[in-house]
Amino acid sequence: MKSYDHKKIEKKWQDKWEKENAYRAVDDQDKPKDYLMIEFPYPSGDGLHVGHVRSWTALDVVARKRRAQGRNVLYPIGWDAFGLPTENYALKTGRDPRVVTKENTDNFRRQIKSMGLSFDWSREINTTDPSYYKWTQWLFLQFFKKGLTYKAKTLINWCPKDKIGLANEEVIDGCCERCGTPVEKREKEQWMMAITKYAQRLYDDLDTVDYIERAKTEQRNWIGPSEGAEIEFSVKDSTQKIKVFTTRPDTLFGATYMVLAPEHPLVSKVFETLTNKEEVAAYQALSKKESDIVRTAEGKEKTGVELKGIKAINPANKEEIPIFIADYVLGSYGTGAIMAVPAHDERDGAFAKKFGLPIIQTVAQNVFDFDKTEKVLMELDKIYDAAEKKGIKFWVLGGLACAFYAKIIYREFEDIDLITKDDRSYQELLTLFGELGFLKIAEKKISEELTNSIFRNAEGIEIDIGPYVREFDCQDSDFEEQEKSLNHHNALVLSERFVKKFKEMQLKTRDKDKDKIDWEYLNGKFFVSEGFLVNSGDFNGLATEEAKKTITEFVGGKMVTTFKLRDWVFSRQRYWGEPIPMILCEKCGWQAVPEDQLPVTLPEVEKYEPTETGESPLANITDWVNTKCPKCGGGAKRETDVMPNWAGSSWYYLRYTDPHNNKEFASPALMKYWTPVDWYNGGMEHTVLHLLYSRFWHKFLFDQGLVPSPEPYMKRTSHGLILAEDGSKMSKSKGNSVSPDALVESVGADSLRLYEMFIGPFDQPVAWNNNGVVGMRRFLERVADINVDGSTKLDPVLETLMHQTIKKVTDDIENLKMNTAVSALMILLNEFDKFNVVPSSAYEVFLKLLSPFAPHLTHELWEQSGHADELRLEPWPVADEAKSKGTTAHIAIQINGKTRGEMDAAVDSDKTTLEHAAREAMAGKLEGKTVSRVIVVPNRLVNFVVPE
Ligand code: ANZ
Ligand code: ZN
Repeated sequence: MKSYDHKKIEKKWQDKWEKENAYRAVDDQDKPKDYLMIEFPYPSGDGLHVGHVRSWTALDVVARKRRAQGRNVLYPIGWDAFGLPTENYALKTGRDPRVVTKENTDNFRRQIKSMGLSFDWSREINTTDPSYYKWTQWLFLQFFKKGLTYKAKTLINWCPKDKIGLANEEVIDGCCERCGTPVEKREKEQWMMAITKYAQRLYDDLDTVDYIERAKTEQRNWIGPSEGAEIEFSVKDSTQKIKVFTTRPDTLFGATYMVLAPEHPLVSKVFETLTNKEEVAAYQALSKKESDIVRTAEGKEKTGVELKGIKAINPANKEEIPIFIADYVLGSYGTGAIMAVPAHDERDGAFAKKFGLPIIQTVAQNVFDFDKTEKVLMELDKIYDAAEKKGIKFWVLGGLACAFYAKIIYREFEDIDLITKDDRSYQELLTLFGELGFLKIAEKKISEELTNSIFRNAEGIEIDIGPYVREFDCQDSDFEEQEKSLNHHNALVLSERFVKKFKEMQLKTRDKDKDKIDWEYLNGKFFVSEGFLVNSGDFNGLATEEAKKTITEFVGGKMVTTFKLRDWVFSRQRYWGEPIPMILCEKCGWQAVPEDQLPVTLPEVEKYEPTETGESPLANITDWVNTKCPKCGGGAKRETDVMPNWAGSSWYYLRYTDPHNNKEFASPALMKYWTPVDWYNGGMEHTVLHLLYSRFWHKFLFDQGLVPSPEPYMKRTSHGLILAEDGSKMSKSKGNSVSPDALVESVGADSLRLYEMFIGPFDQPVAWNNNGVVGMRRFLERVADINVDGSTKLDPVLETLMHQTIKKVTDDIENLKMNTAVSALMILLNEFDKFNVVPSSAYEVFLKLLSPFAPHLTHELWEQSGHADELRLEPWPVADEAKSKGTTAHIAIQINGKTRGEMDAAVDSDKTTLEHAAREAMAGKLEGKTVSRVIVVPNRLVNFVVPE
């Protein structure tokens, strides 16, 4: 067959498969099943994108192969058809979104069919179809009945351009995800979904599923668990309590003030007792305008207002402490209130400095003897005073703190000029210590100029004056010894010049993270890591970890895990979504629409525009809005908000198992057979939204006994993007997108499919290249031109390669290494070229292996070679391990690791045989040399080691 007629062939097979219902999944509950799924598309007006083709072809290849392996495969498709683009288009053109959606899905369907994708079209679903969204509404009501959806006044992210409330995840860098307009805050009553109730399980159960690691990490970060404690502070002379969430209850003794989020409910409760009401109210109004991102931005100037007239009591030491409101505390995280510990938290530290609040250190990096420390500190006070009077400037590190500073010091100061014996301040210090009753007990000469002097007083306080430099000549081995010796001293005195140098130095330590703390401390920053307690009453000396529990218990708090995950804002003030099936009765409150009245269908409207007040367009249709209360029968109003476009996709994989059921969302038996989805492929952009939402729905349904398993998807993979030829993102507006239609027309679907599989590693982004498609077309033409004879006898080399190819293609498909599978097929085809005629046994295997990638041509060739049954009904080839090894192995012969020759040997020859043969082959080169060692790797190489 010369340049084959792809149009004719592809149409022929597509029609045939459609007529035969070739890819219909049978609800056969005895056969082992594979549920393979791709993310159902949003049918945009742009039609199919080559990115869709990449993802769907890959799973199509898996589906076709698994069917050939005897599995009952479900590979369904449908339309996630609610959403803003259609609504905005309808709004612009005045056309009915239903009509627009129908046109778009018709176009997508035609395109998909032209690709030869083996979807089961009998299960096609559409989220905008009332017979589908009836069940989306029904499922919503199950959440409502269990109290997992509730109406709450929240500050929502509001896009002033799209006039729509946005979920947190739809806000990118403070701007609307769709249009880029800066997002504002607006107070709005919204339906919320209590996804946070499932946070822990959504987090933990990631361990039970096989997701691409990046997806797991993204979900974990998004859920963001944080272990800490909830502790109550009482408000002085009041019954009010303030609950805080803290990850560092061990620092409670250092909590010198409290901060509430400006929107914290306590503010209004105590408002009347405040003496600075205006100031407080003004600050509240101001902070309302800012987004959480702005409020918590790093390095943002700290602002806040004290609630004057009230005080809180620190439950650990019963101290009265002031209460502030400040925007760096968020209302939506933890309890919306914090205990501020300025010595150990950077934000609190910055705030305390600005407002002149006390800073008390309660954690130190090392344990030390507290009795002694106290004495040392008193001694140091005296030394400071005396030195100040004399005008001597120096730096003292007290307690065992000196040990860890010394560590940096000795690491970093090997070669800088430090205080010397002849320095005036050094001499003055020695004199001063004498005057203060210290006895010099040792002097260590470090070099001609540098000396350490160690003093001890009657109390046994030891103080060491000196540079600490050359003494530690930085041998890693005695590092610990040195550190220990420093631990014996109670204080360390450094000259001011030394400290100045120290600070000037570029810090380039070996143990960067650890030493960073010390460096920051010397620069007047805060110690934020873990250590041992100081200034904490009876808890002094406890290690942080232990102190967290003990102190929490001591003040009657409890250890909790808080999550960054927020409840899901579930309403949209738009038209093109599922109506939320709720009715508000003034007497009875929110009522669910009775099940027999579902679906609540979307009424036709004249205008799709949201109202100026931000209400949904549905709010204007009074005869739809006005209804009867299902409970008391009195007049009531329908909810006019619709669901977000994540609703329909939260459960669609369940509907595929039983798409025409009008009694249930899906039959339990069918769900039991088909779910969970065995393999789900989709974009990384859906990891924390769609994937997490649907896991939440599924877990809830599992708890209600409505689905058979706790997780919806057992395996998740993700495809890389296809970029334009210049590496930028493909988009219709930029005019750099590639139309699958044109390629199907010019080179055929098989070439396009093959190209998209060959284009690069599946999970990596790749740039499109039109020449590549043409190359694939040429490859297929060569396939069509193979001359075959009826023989089954194979040349041994070809036989080996054939079995290797079976193994490689089979494994690669399962690992989505489609590019290397295709190249293995190319190698086999090249081998065919060495023969005038190819034995049919090899040819048929080749067609079977190629068929998932290029189904049309391979089916045609199969038929032409005289088979009555279709290729798709043939079993998948199985590699013969023994034969794939072949009979001969190519062995490299090396001398000192350099390849000097080659030989063939029987596969699996033993080491002695190989060495023997190699010696013979290398006889000339080894002559006169002594071989000191021979390394033999069976089937690979022999290496002679010859001393030079
Ligand atoms: C006292 C403390 C002392 C804290 C200390 C930290 C260090 P992650 O790890 O992100 O969960 N915090 C609690 N609720 C907050 C809110 N609504 N807005 C802003 N900050 C809040 O952070 C938990 C820590 O963030 C909590 O622990 C609290 O400060 C602060 F040395 O409490 B911490
Ligand atoms: Zn009522």
